Amino acid sequence: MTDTSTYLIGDLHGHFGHMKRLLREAGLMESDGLGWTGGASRLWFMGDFFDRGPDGVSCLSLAMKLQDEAARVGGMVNSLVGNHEVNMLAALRFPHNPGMALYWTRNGGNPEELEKLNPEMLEWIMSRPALALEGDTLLMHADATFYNQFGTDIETVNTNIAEVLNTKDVSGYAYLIELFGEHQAFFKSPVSGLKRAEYMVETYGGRRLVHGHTPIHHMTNVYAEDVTAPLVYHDGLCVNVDGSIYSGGQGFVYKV
Ligand SMILES: [Mn+2]
Repeated sequence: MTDTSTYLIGDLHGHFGHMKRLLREAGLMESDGLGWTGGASRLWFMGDFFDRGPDGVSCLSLAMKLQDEAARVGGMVNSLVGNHEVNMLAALRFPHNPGMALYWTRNGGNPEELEKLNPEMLEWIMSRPALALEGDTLLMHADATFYNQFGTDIETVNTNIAEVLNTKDVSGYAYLIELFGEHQAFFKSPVSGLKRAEYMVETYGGRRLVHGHTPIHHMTNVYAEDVTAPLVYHDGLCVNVDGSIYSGGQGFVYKV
């Protein structure tokens, strides 16, 4: 593949089967194996590999493996940090804090997954960016404006959020988890939602933004299994790529 396009895959929530199928459909992975066939293509996962579905650890491992393979042939694979990664890290780092453990399991956390995580995986999760700019497209996990609590440029936000994830400060985690509770900041209330989206691209760059975090069927009043395409709104300023996978959607790959 000599393609240098950028592809996005939304919130997988442990659905390893969907992950493999989507990568193959996009021509990014071998049809009979797990090798990267995307050449110089670029691929971003939007975060939320974990929770609510069966096998977040396999999703994470495959993303890490494809990242290495893509880098060797001039491609790129990366992931944003999602709130379910933060929830899981909190449960792991603060095992004696009943609030953290309970919050995680109530939001789909599977304690069996914690035992399968190795130090390399944890290090990888904690060092993923919260925001990224691909050409003129701003990528963020959550449809939320709280990122500005951590800085007004991408590098500062990423450094400060990674710092929260790397400390043993339970209050930093609690604050980040609370902030990630924000949804639909660009969608609820069309007028102020539009302004919030404009604020995000004016602050962090790009001419449009793409997010996951809120399953599309929560915004469009359809059944999850009928979600087959991204939700484009505000005349293309915003794109939601969360294909409602944990509720029964098949997901999709979005080519930027
Ligand atoms: Mn999320």
